[in-house]
Amino acid sequence: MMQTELDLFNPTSPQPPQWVAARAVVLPGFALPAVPVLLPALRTVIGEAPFRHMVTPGGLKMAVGLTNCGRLGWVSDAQGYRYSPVDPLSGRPWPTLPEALLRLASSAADAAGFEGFVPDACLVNCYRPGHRLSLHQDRDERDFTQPIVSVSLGLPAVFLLGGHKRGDPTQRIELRHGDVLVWGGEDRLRFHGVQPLKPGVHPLLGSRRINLTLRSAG
Ligand code: MD6
Ligand code: FE
Repeated sequence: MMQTELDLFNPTSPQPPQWVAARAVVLPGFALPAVPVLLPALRTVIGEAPFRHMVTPGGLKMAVGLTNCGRLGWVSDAQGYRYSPVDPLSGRPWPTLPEALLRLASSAADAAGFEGFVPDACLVNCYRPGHRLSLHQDRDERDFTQPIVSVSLGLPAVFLLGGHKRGDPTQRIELRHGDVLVWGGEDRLRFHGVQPLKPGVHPLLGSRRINLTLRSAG
């Protein structure tokens, strides 16, 4: 049986945490109970701040659609990468971080041993089949002692977790609908990326993968 069918028939079957590094853990299905509340909240966010294709400082248009919610949002343009309190498309603050997402992020961080995590930024990435995210480090946040909580929804993806140098070997980690990845501490600045999304149709999200990364940015 396919994983998506398993999720549908047994949405809260507990699966053990999977440690992928000293301070990095996949919590399989951790977000599933929140999905019925998360999806409508996400629709509201996307209605206020639609997905857009940001341009890298080098002039390349990113394939993955991106938006934000929370006090700060990650933006990229010819000037570089940074967090901004304003959505450059609308000139308004980013949509409010949904309460359910805040709660999910703090409880996932707790489960991973990072107590008291209060995110102020949530990047929302939308992948279509073929879209990938090349190896990068997340280093635009102010406080690297704070973890990152990443929630995967929709089509599954292969996440690549590397080391502290770009050329270090990577491990392949399958992230499915409802999985939460938490990392921080000594692993906070590891290189990571996402392999090209395989074609497919998810029963709730269609031919998309949505990834939410919650950060303490400011
Ligand atoms: C993604 N995630 O899973 C992209 N960054 O689509 C990230 O870039 C990421 O999942 C930092 C921490 C967790 C992540
Ligand atoms: Fe990242």
